Amino acid sequence: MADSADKRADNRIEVTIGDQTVERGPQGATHQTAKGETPTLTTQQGVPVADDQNTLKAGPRGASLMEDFHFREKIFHFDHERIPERVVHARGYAAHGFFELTDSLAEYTTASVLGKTGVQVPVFTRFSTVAGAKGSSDLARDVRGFAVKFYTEEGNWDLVGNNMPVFFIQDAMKFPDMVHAVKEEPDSGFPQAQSAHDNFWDFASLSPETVHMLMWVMSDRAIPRSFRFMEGFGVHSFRLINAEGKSTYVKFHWKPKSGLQSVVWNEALKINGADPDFHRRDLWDAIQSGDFPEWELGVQLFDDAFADSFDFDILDATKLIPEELVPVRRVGRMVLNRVVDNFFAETEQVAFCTQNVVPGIGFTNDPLLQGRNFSYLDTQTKRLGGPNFTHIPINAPKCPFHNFQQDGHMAMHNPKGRANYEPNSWGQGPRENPQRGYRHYEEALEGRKTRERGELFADHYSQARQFLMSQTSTERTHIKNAFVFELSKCQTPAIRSRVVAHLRNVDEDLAKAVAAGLRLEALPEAAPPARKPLTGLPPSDRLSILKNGPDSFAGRKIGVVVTDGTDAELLKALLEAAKAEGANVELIAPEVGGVKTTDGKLLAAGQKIVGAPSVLYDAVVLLPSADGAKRLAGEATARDFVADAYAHAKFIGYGRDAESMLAKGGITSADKDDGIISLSAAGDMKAFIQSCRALRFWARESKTHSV
Ligand code: HDE
Repeated sequence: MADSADKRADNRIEVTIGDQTVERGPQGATHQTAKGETPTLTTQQGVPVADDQNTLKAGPRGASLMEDFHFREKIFHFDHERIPERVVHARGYAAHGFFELTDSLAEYTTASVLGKTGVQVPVFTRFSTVAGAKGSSDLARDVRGFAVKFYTEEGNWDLVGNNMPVFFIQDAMKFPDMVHAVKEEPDSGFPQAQSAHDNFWDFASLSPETVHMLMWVMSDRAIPRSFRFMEGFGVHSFRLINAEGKSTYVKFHWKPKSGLQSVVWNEALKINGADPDFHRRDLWDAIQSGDFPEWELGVQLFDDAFADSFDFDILDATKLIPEELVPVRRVGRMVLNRVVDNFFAETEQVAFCTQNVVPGIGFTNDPLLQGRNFSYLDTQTKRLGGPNFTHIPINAPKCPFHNFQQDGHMAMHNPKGRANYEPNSWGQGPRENPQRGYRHYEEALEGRKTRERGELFADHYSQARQFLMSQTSTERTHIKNAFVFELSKCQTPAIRSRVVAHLRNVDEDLAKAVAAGLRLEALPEAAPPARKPLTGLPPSDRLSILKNGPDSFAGRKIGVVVTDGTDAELLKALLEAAKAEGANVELIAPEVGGVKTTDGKLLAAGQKIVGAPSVLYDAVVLLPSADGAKRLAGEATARDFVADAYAHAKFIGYGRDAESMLAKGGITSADKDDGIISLSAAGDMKAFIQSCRALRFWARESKTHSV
């Protein structure tokens, strides 16, 4: 077997096996010969296989024979297909792309990835939920992981962040407890991918440091509409270190170009049933259609003087620095433009480690970050089976790398030649380089060995209140409803009360509303705060989703119900208006084969109505013919389609013959509001799409949720 030269830019090479040349991607054979012929099936040893349908037997009805090495190898390999899933963030989805710096930070850091503008650095970015198993649903109420591996010319830098800027706990010591509490309960083995159970709220209510993060996970940040419409945060304070060895603190942010957007909770519950892969499908579809998601990298830079004067400890991961205090400087962009060739080889095997930093980027003493620096390397070794997981293509640096690490399971890069140590007399192998090499920030250290936390860590409520006060009233209602929903799933009344006791330190109105929603007989005493909360922290608009939405409907999706006899002209106008905005349209029909519109053409549908509830769309349009509407009147899923779109405050466009569909969905003429828009002429379509830019008609929501 001889490997020929790399023939394609995307790392595909042609490999000659015997008389066949097979294309090979970075992760393995693509099972196509270069000439397009079907290659011969072989064993792992390359032995051609004559029969892949029948085991070797003693006669057609006889016993199976041990001699069947092809069968044994095939089943043996199958038996070993699974590796342990990640202990947290098991369910994830990733894509390739690039990062390009637009504004150099060379005065603050020697890192070339943050110093050289205009260079496209390859990245691999994995989004994830935290608590659920690998096979759980995408719309769990949960934090989302936002992990980026930068393959820089100075080595790999992993920025392993979340879509929320703070965390549940302050010290890595508590991580196993926190994760045990949120995961399924150990005796029953459920609930899956949910924090709505006693163990989680028991732990949370006994750990006041969680309160700020609880506000975030009860907010709509925990049910994003798409990975594409989420922010990302490095969470901890990191360091940038310049050529003089001077350190500047930095917090990292990712800002989505398409604005923020979430779904509502009832919608999330239904999406999980209708399409558990909603987020991964969304990312895949966007990239495959050429609508590449993009984020700006932002940095908050600050010095010791700011850190010393700030109301909170910058080493405390349960606190953020409001953007009004330290503005986010946008310094580059990340574009995800290529899906994986193979989910397992790339998305599953990618191993992020917070300890992966490059010269010019360093750590602070945040006790959570310090703990993470141990945990990630350790967990990858177990998950991927040994210390050579860095040899897997998705984890290997794309810059040259040389060291004398050797052997172990699956070693691929053992050094050639005699020398496997340094210094050596053989003139072989790499040597250290004090000029280019990584230097840790020379922070002066002193102090007693102690198990304590910084004094300011003890303020658990002030920023929780600041977050709440920064929300629109719609968002505040969602937070209140989320607390009520989750605590209603707790079976132990004392736990419900204990949470409300904390909320009294955040906001009395919220505490009262949650207590009423749970029907607590009495408002519990406020929990005694470990440190007196600060009053009067100003609201920060950047903390709200609705104040940071998109200014266009681009990248969003409209579900259009069509039937035989749908007005071809109206539909064409709608498709054109959506296209001009950069929005996507999916046709939903009684049969997926499609419908004949008034111009006699057969239009294929994307979905059959029974499989396409309105929760899968950002806005909906009803364009049936009169006969079609009559037919759909007998279809329960068509009724739910309308009723849900209404309840979820979506914009609903309807054609001349759709009145009966609206009525079936429970929308009377008295219910018609400005979010329900008549589309009787082709000229109405542009204005409809413009209305959709608001994403939801929130004013309706209060009418549809009385309990
Ligand atoms: Fe993680 N975390 N984490 N975490 N985390 C893991 O590493 C851990 C924390 C985050 O897409 C694990 O490879 C500890 C904060 C993401 O593959 C593990 C602590 C933040 C991912 C681990 C934290 C994160 C992980 C499990 C507290 C946001 C998925 C599998 C000290 C800043 C990466 C793995 C991917 C994964 C440990 C807290 C983000 C066990 C000990 C804070 C995005 O090593």
